[in-house]
Amino acid sequence: MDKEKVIDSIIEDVAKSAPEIRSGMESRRDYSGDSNPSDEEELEADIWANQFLKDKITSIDGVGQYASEEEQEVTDCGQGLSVAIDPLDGSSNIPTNNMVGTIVGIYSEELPCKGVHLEAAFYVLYGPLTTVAVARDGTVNEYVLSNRELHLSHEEISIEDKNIYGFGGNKDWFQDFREMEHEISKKYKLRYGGSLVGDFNQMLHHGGVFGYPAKKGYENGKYRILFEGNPMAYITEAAGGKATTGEQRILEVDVDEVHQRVPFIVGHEEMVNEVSQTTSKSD
Ligand code: FDP
Repeated sequence: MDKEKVIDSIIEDVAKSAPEIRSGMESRRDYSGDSNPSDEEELEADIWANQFLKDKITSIDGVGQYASEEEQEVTDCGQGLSVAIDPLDGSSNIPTNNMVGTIVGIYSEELPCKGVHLEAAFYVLYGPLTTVAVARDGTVNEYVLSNRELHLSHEEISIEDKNIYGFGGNKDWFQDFREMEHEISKKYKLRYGGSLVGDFNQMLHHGGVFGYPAKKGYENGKYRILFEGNPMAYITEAAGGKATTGEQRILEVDVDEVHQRVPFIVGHEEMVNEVSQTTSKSD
């Protein structure tokens, strides 16, 4: 098995599924009545996209495991790399036609495992354009999907500017996080859309800081480490940024459970440091 070729196949198969994923969302915008393993209501599109991408990924020679934010257990499907996927991240945005994406982490170890075992990570953003941001070998490149072909649009992206900020969960923040946010709102422009892929992508291009911190009732924040936290942390670091829980590098967090959550602050190193001085888990 040539590991690099397997990674190529995973990226190509997921990216080139974008036309089907886009059209699949159109007719599946209602809630299904079911919940995912994190107890969040699933849209029909979540369930459908998971099965569609699972069929593709598990049939790639060299993929050994498949884990999804929509499935309780990890599926063994052969020998090789482990794929963790959030098939439709931000799916609560589908009914209102806001940003949605697909996030994929490709790990060298059996799942669940730490983010330091990532070999590559990428996301597809179904925006006005379909773009694919790929972190691999220490660099991040972005491609535009056109006629089912990937065209390089941004090479070696690096998070350089201190421009914007955005944090999820504001209703339930702890007091010191709220006070910190008040201070940085005087210096930077707020942009928050409620879609990890959309908000992260904005930060990646404009520079700044983005996060979903610990909040009341959710001491580990909202994002699932295998499917959301680690892949985005890996992309952040490959783009020269910093990704932390506030206390520790996200990629080094022990992962014992498939649907474990993680507090998440990523972006320009100085801004991340400014924000992550505030790491309370209680008032
Ligand atoms: P969604 O619930 O729509 O699937 O973790 C999933 C996620 O979206 C992220 O994409 C998004 O950043 C976050 O949740 C939004 O959470 P809030 O509704 O609390 O802002």
